[in-house]
Amino acid sequence: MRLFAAVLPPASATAELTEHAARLRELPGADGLRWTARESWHFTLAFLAEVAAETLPELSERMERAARRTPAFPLSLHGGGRFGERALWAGAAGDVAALRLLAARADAAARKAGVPMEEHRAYRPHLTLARARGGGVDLRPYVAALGSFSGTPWTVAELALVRSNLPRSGVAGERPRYEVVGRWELDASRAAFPGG
Ligand code: 2AM
Repeated sequence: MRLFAAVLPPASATAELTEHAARLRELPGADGLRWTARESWHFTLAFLAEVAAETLPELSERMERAARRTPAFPLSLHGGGRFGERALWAGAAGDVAALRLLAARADAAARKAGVPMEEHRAYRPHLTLARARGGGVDLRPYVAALGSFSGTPWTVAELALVRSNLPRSGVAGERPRYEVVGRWELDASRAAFPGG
């Protein structure tokens, strides 16, 4: 199964972003982009690719440990960016250092469970909002429009392991279905809040 570890924003946060993103859909070229579904929005922590089902018990144990060692932390959806002409994303603000730490721990957990992980690239926290079908859409106005977006912070209290079921139908534009296969609580007793 195809797996990734992620932080899932709460409905209150995705509702705010949905409202703001409505403006983006009015920009030139918006119909030429494949927009991700709100229910699927997430920050990937680590991408595990194909994992054998028999690895799941040990992987779950390692992920649980990674979560337990990490204090809960505040995060918000904030601004945006792009990967060239390929993808448009919303960014994060708040304790991004804690998000990075959780990403590194999720990566290490997967490695220890025997998942062959790719070499580290610089971790760029991002929530993919749209992907270009074939390029040719200038994403800069979209990034500029996201620049004014600053969501209400929430407390990241969970690490999730998500299964991505790729579309099989071959229907152009069909999106993968995500299914949460595990959730583990971060350490709420040591929640790291600046000044509190
Ligand atoms: P993306 O949002 O930037 O496309 C499920 O596919 C999640 O895993 C997505 O968030 C996706 O990132 C990420 N993902 C897919 N393939 C990946 C890869 N090879 N390396 C890192 N992340 C990947």
